[in-house]
Amino acid sequence: MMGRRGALIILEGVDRAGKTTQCKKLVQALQKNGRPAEMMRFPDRTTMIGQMISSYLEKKTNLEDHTVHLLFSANRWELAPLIKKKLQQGVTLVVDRYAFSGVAFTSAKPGFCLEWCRNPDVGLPKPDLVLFLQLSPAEAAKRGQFGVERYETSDFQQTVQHRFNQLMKDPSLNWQVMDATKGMEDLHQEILRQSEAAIAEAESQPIKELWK
Ligand code: Z5A
Repeated sequence: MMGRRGALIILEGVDRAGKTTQCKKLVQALQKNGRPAEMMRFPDRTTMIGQMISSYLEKKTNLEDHTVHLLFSANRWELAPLIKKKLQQGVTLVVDRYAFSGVAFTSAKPGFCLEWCRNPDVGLPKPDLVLFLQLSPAEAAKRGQFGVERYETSDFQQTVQHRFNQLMKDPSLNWQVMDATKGMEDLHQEILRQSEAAIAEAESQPIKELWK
């Protein structure tokens, strides 16, 4: 009989919401509780495709908007076999951004609709839980200046937030909105509680396909 599979847990949110901080804390806590858990992040800048994306984000190169969208998606697809393998091995994956960032960021650009943006990611491993770290622009500003990478401007991030709001209306996904203004530890405890529940739920279920 096949063993219990791990869960696919995604953390999403606008700039400086605390995604990376919380991903790391969650992996550590799960491991401490005796659960195999690993962190991944998108974009994964270590692959050849990831390096093209990184260079674009750092404004060292320019890429046409459709092209870069497809590269972000290809970066997820190239890691999809590894994601499935790890989940099947019983490893819970905690992922910093996923297809939802892909759709939210590109559809915030003029001339793009949600449907077109979603299409390349249809069929990726479906998350068991998507935690959206909610932080207002005013609160984000208290966490320091925007960085120097592409997309790190207030107006663009506001539009991205609206797109995330549209994506969160999808009842086929287990979205949970987290109040990211909370202190790191309180937020962590809430995220851990949601994650433990999702892991228990996922154990006996097959890996499904996103947006199918
Ligand atoms: N992008 C895309 O266009 N298409 C795609 O398909 C994908 C991504 C996957 C990648 O950025 C860019 O690519 C991103 C989306 C786009 N562009 N933007 N914006 P990235 O993933 O390399 O980096 P990032 O996601 O922009 O990181 P971030 O959002 O800036 O940070 P974060 O992970 O949410 O937050 P953090 O690093 O954990 O914390 C930020 C600061 O806040 C730090 O000083 C912490 O100490 C502090 N912090 C964290 N939590 C708290 C709490 N609870 N209270 C107070 N202070 C806190």
